[in-house]
Amino acid sequence: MDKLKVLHFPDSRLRKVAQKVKNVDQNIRDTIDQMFFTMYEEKGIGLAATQVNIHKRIIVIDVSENKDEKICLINPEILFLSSDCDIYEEGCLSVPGFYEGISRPKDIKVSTLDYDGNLIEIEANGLLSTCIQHEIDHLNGKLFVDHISTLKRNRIEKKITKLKKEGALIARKNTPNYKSVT
Ligand code: QAP
Ligand code: CO
Repeated sequence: MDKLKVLHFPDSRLRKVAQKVKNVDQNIRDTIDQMFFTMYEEKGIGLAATQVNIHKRIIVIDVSENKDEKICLINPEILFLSSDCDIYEEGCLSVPGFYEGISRPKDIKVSTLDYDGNLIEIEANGLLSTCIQHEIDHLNGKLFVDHISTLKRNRIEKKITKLKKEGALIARKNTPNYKSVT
């Protein structure tokens, strides 16, 4: 299977708002399969279609230890956000090498279509809750760095842009996406 190319901040395509999926057909399921493949290859715990330049409301997640608990969300809608918040150290495949503590609602409830196109509800807390919120942000053109100070965000933008110029961040199909950023 081909690995999909992951866009990097500050690519303007990461700012597009994704469109609803009309039909969960084989085409959509193929996209989901490719997204899981790409996420596992890149050692991610979550990936939104926006990040691979597919502007449809599709998310894949696996926060399990053994990487055997696939969760896919299609057209997710947030039904409930708790007023209690949790801070997690967040990263993003589109912001490689950078991590920041972000505060988000602790408990959430979402309704979503699953891989088979069935409407289901998911209640989540902990890392899964954070991850779902992070990925839904992507579908709305938002990144975790939008939750931090402008100063920090600009610093990250500069560093990533520099690394790209130096060729330290290589985005090609079927090759390691980037060298480690230290
Ligand atoms: C979102 O992020 C997330 O910088 C998913 O060098 C992350 O999978 C939500 C990754 C943390 C909540 C908490 C990032 C891999 C993966 C990197 C990811 C990197 C390699 C990020
Ligand atoms: Co992300």
